[in-house]
Amino acid sequence: MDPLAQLSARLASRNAVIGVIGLGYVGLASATALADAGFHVIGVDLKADRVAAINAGRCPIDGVEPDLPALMAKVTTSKHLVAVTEHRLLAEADVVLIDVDTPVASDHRPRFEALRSACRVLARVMKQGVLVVVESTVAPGTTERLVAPLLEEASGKKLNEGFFLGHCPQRVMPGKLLENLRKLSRVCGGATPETAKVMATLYATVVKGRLDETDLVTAELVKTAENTYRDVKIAFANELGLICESVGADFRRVRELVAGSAGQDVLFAGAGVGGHCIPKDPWLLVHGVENVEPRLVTAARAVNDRMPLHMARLVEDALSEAGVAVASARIAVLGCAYLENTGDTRNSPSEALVEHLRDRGAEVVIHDPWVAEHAGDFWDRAKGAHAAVIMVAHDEYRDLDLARLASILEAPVLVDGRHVIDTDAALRAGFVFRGLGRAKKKRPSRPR
Ligand code: SAJ
Repeated sequence: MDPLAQLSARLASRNAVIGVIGLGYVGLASATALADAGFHVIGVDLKADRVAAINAGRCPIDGVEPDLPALMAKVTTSKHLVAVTEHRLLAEADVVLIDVDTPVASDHRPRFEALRSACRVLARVMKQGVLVVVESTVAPGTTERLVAPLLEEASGKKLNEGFFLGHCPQRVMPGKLLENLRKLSRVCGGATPETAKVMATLYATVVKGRLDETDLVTAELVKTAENTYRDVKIAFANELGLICESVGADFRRVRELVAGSAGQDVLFAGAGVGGHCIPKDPWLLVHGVENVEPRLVTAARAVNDRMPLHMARLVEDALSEAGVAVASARIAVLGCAYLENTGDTRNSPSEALVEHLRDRGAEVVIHDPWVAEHAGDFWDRAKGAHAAVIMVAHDEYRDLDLARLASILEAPVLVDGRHVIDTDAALRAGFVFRGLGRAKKKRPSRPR
């Protein structure tokens, strides 16, 4: 029986051994779900403390992840999932998923060191006929031009003979790791159509969504394109928001009527674009693309990266109206996570704002109920500041007692980057107010 048919049979009977390299957000969710599906899963991670926590049934992922901790504890207790630091146990694996970090550096070039290292150590131990699937997000062409040769050179095995290769990008989101992994469709890109088919057999054991079979580069393009498309859509919303501000219109009202009259769904203008994927994936999409100059993609990135600086301009303008110089201001930045109601601060737009305000000489305090080091009593944190700036639409900021906030702020200045505060309510409470995407309105003159 040919090796892929053998593998397919072992997957169907759950007798295949699955290896997962990298037990971060994605790898741990994949390893746990596959162990729960009945496979013996060997998870490998460099971090000994992370491995020890997992084997002790303690989920190392911070933030609220429904069901993951309990399920992980269950599959580690039953030894369906075993975490280790050394790669040699992967010699038993029939399938190995690679879930290592593929960051983009400040020069926008991908950093594939972790991917290269994972390939080298795996190649030295992987058995004949193993199926290797890269789940990490990579630039189009990476699996074929970087991963395959690395595995061949370091193992002495030939692609599609000694081992099989695929790319299956993931669509997990913090707070919904298991749910998204199980619910959302996946693209199974195989080096051969037969490989893609076996990948579909593997993922069908955990994924209830659609499984589309295709080739390697198409799978790489789908993931990077879908997130780039989102980045470009957000950039359009941001640019429309800036235009609305400039001509004195309300972005939300314009957006609502565009949807109503034209059925076009514009995304939301905001204080910036953060997270582990959207700021990175456009650079992966365009990496190494020849004789095409991706102007739209790079321009959209520039628009989104400039939004925190626009927030700084709104703050300075409002402080100036309140007669306070930014260099002598104390500013409370509300929210440093990248997304509402999460504690994930990766690539948070607030970082750029805080750095800029501090460069301008302001004293900045940060509050975020979802981030341990910035949690604590909101009123204590905001007390004595001249201005408060809302950078994240955490639920906690949606029903702020504006009168109380105005009474404890020195100026008082309020700048809203996520449309959580009503303009007129802010003005009635006595704030000098600015809202991203909204016309500047003067405070009603105080009754004499
Ligand atoms: N943002 C806006 N305006 C919007 C939407 C988002 O300013 O209208 C900002 C958010 O505040 C945040 C950033 O953009 O800072 C990213 O937000 P997000 O809602 O895209 O959240 P992510 O990055 O966690 O999720 C994206 C999603 N991708 C798509 O929707 C195509 C998610 O489905 C993916 O699973 C995830 O990336 C990923 O892991 O690739």
